Parts: sequence; C-alpha cells; structure tokens
Amino acid sequence: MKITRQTKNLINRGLDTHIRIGVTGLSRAGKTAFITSLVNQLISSATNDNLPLLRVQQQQRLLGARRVPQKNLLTPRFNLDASIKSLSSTPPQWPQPTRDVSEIRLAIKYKPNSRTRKLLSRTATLYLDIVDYPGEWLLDLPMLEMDFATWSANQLQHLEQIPLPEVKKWLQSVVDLKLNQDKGDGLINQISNDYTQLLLLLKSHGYHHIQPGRFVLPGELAHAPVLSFFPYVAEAKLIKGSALELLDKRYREYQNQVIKPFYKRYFSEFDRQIVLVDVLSSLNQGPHAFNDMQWAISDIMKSFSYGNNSILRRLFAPRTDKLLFAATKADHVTPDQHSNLALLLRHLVQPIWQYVSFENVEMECLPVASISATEAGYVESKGKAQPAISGTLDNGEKITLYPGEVPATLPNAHFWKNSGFEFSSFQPKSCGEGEALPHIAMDKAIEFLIGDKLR
Ligand SMILES: Nc1nc2c(ncn2[C@@H]2O[C@H](COP(=O)(O)OP(=O)(O)O)[C@@H](O)[C@H]2O)c(=O)[nH]1
Ligand SMILES: [Mg+2]
Repeated sequence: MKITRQTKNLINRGLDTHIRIGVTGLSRAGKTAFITSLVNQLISSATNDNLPLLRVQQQQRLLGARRVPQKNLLTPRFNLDASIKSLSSTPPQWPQPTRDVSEIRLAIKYKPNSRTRKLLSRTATLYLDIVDYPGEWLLDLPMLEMDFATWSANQLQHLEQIPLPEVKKWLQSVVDLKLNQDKGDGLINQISNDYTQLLLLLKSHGYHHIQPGRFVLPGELAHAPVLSFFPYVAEAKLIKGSALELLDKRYREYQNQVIKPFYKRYFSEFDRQIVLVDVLSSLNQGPHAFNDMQWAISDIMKSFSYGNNSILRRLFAPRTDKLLFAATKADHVTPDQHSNLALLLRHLVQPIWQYVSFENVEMECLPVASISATEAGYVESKGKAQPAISGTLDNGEKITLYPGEVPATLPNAHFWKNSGFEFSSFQPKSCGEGEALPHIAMDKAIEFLIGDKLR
C-alpha cells in the first residue's frame, strides 16, 4: 500500500503527544534556575552530550527541541531570554526572581523506539508545557476546609508561638478591637497591611509556613481588596455592615475567587509535577528554619493527596501521576554527600507520603543542581586526598572548601550542636551561547518526568 504524504502527516500528528508539567517550590527554592536549565538542556541536546542518563539521548533518538508559542494565552510567558541574558553577562548573574505564575512550551522531536510507533512514523514530537508557580500558593489549600472563625483561631494560635517582638506587637494591635461594632474598611485595610508586612518579615526570618500564601506572593492580585483581611477572634453572630462581617466576606471571597480558581485553572491540569526543596539552605539556617520548612513541605504535600475523601477530589479531578521532589543546589556539597542529601529529602517526604493516600502517583526524590556553580575535586589534607568544591563567591573571590556533611536522617540536637554546615553563595559559571549549562542530575530529573513519553 502506498501511503500518501497527506496520510503520513495525519499519522505523524496522531503520534504527537502533549504533557503539562508544574514546577513549584517555596520562593528561592530554585524554580527559575530549574526551568532555565531544563529548557537549555533540551534545546542544546541535539549538539551536546549533556544528558547522558536521559535514555532518549543515550539511544541517540533525540533529534532536537525548540521553543514554540504556548497554547495558554492567559498565563504570562516564562522569561527565558532574560534568564539566559543574566547568566551570560560578565560577571555571570543569577536570573532575577519572578513572583508569579509563568509558562513556556517546547516541541521535542525524537525517533520513536516502540515498534508500532516506529512503523507508523520515523519521527514524533512531544509538546512539553512547563509552568512555574509559587509553592506558597499551595499552603492555602487547608483554608478551603476552614471557615473564617476556625482559620482565625488556628492562625492566632500559631502566631502566639512565634518569639518575635513584631508578632507580639501585631497581636497586641488587634486584641482590643471591637470589629463587630465597628463600621468601614479603613481600619481593616490598615491592619491587613500590617499583617502582610508581618508575614513578609516572618518569611525573611526563615518561617515558610505562611497563610494566606498569596499575601506574600500576590502576583496579579497585588493590592486587590480580596487580599485585605487578617485573623481575628470572630463572634458567633456577625452584625450586618460591621467590619467583622467584611472580614468574613473577604475570607470567603479569597476561598472562592483565589484559592479555588488556582486549583481549577492550573493545578488540576498538570500531568506531572516537580517540587523543588532548598534543603541545604534550611540546614544552613538552623533548626527553626529547618523545622518550619519540614512543616511547609508537609502542608504542600496535602495538595498531592487525592484519595477519595480529599477536598481536591471533591472539587476537581487532579491527574498528576508522577511527582518528583528535588533537593536543589546540590553543587553546594561534595559529590560524596549527594546520596545523603537524597536520603534526607526522603526522610522529609516519606512520613507524610505513607500517612496520607497518594493514589496512583509515582514519587521520586533526587538531588539536583539545575545550574552548577562549582567544580568538584580533591584537596590534600594531612597527606590524604579530601573531597572539596571550588567556585567563585558573589564578591568575586575564588574559594575551595569542604562545606560539611549532610545528615542522612532528620538532624537531631546533636547535629545542630556539633556539625556546622557551610553554605556560600556562588556566582554561576560563565557559559557561551548554544552551550549546555553545567548541571548535576538534570538528566535523571528529565528522565523521571518525561522519559516514558519519549519511547
Ligand atoms: N549554586 C547554585 N545555586 C542555585 C541553583 N539554583 C538556584 N540557585 C540559587 O538560588 C537562588 C534562587 O533561585 P531561583 O531559581 O530564582 O528561585 P525561585 O524563587 O524558586 O525561582 C538563585 O538566585 C541562586 O542564587 C543551583 O543549581 N546551584
Ligand atoms: Mg522564580
């Protein structure tokens, strides 16, 4: 049988597949760096041997990748050009932080491996949508199951446990208010502003467990009244027209117009997701930051638990079937510590993984460096070769150091007392146009996320 060109085109199109990936993590976890590297690695894969552990490249079936216009016209574009420009400036700089959701689309051309697909066509295309969104937004999920009074009680109790004078001061500022008798929104706006400032301050102190998450990363909602409320001891009966009634109303608006649309418009559309966790920075900041990060992760993970009874299942039909946790910036430790880093991440994730039900979701934990800024090697110490890393610090100084050991289990009091961990801020290495960015284990991450779609 002779296959006409037209039928061939049709068959080809039939082979094309599409996958949508969500990239998340708390701010500074490394989302922008990860997406920049992911796109760079795939685009340069045709001319570089940069992804040896990605099977499709290993088998020389990867023909190349290019950016194509995204399908979703309402989401801002991920600014890849700006990221690449920063990285290739002299001296090289890390991309500017972004604070909203953004998206980029790639077309990956490859030779199918499976027999049926091979018979049908010599090449196929995988369309890959990559969406960057703040992990902070996932911290809001539990708010969907609480009314204003319950949320307020929880939140106030949480704040009371934080030993910072600014927190005490804010709590003091609301204690004598009579919002059920008051009218107008002037006072509410003022206190909400102070509350937002307080949350930002907590974040700068390493407290990641922030509610509502949008208050610290508002995206397009900056200054919208729906982000203007705060926890307040509610009374059983709301007086009509009172400031308290307004708070209660804004809280419900926040649930319905902010949290739910995010899960509907974005979250439920992801086929796969990657959660980036900056385990090493938290280790460096000490026990309170580490414990708070652990708490934030456990709340973030609730968004991935969609057993029959979960609120997600009731509201939407999530379809994520693979979930990757990545401990980022692995180039900050010597390679002999990478397995400990993976184990530590597993210890952070596993208890919750076992406790709640994650139906049909495959999970993996990996240490990665999206854009490696250091070189691993050895230094001689007491006549023995010791592992070390070297790189250029932010101030231009070149150093070689042994940053310390990563604990393979959750750190205990002994660790915090005896084992320091040295985390320096390195400049990215300079990288020429068309070159693949240096990385650690990006190939493993890509294999896990899309390898099965490139068969
Ligand atoms: N050494 C190193 N630093 C990284 C890496 N990824 C991110 N960083 C650092 O972490 C900062 C925050 O990363 P970014 O991607 O902007 O985080 P985002 O807020 O999650 O998008 C960057 O400015 C870098 O200083 C990495 O792979 N290696
Ligand atoms: Mg970013």
